[in-house]
Amino acid sequence: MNKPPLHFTARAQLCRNPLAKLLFTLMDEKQTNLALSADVTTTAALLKLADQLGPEICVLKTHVDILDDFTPACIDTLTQLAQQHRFLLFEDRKFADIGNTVKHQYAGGLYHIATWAHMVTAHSLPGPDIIKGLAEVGVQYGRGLLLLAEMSSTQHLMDPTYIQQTIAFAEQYPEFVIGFITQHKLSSQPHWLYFTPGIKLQKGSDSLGQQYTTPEMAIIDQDCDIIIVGRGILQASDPVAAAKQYRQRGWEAYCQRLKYSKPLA
Ligand code: S5P
Repeated sequence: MNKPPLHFTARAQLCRNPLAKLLFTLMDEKQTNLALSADVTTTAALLKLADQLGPEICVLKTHVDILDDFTPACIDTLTQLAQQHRFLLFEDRKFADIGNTVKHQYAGGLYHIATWAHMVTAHSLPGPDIIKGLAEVGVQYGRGLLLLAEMSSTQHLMDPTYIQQTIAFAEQYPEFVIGFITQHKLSSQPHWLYFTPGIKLQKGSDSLGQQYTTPEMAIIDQDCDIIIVGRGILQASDPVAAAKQYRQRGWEAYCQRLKYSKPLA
């Protein structure tokens, strides 16, 4: 039996986490499901990308620990740009330790991630208390967590049992976990967000195990929601034009998915 796919605004109504609600609504309003992976090593380059590409994206993903010249002032400007251009900040920290340690990594250190990043990533490998530790910091700020369920890299160890266990951990913390990093939709529950990295305009790979699929394969064939694009945009001769192209491909794929329903798995 076919069930019509819900649009993002309808899914927003089903979210317990206010940030997930905001992101679903923002995507429909701004008509973009493109997340920029701003993997650059200077604050000047990061802020330039945020300003130039901000109008095209729903989310800007950072790895702040690769910035050579990080300062708290950079985060202040990034936050202003996020408000000006209406996108959310996603620090791709990939926490992977015991609950007590990740609490400190999230709240303190050089980066004070919880004070500015709307969402962060964590591995489920240490067990569910990694989520509990992060939630003790993040919930008070209205933040959200994405669990890495399945990576884009070749020979990763996330087999179907690992993925099922990751979903089960997420279900224990619906007020904090907003979704997954994954290569395919994981559940029939419509409140989860599915972010897919490893996206380029053509299928391919890099020399260090990254595997690329296309916006259409991620959004239509695999039923994911948000495409994460890094080098496909950053290494283009005109990153603004490239971002517009990825935005269009991602959004048209989403619109096409809404038109054609598929049988539930
Ligand atoms: O499975 C994953 C998960 C993530 S978050 N594969 C990934 O590539 N990522 C991140 O997405 C990675 O850390 C990088 O920041 C981005 C992909 O970059 P690209 O240049 O290959 O598009």
